[in-house]
Amino acid sequence: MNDDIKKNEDSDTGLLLKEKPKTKKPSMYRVLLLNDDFTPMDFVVHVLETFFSKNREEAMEIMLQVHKQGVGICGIYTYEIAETKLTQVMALAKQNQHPLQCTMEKE
Ligand code: TYC
Repeated sequence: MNDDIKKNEDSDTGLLLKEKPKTKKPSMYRVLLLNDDFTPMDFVVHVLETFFSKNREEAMEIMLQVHKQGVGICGIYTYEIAETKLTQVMALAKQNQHPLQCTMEKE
């Protein structure tokens, strides 16, 4: 009886505990806005509110950061979500004939 229990602890349990988890955290990507001299500030704020779920205050802060520093972070997402947001921003900018540029980079 006691022997059986001991046997189990030595073999099965020990091995199972050493197995590596098979899931990995996804790589994350920063979505960035770049400054230019022509895109209206209001449009950039609208983009940040619409596609990046920022409130007016947060959107203004990020827009001004880009305006002054040349680049700013809109958000950090998994690859496909980052890519989708980037595509949405570029499409709306093009539709409105603004030269706004959006890029993404691995964290
Ligand atoms: N520099 C632009 C202006 O003065 C505003 C602007 C901000 C443009 C952020 C792009 O990503 C940008 N109208």
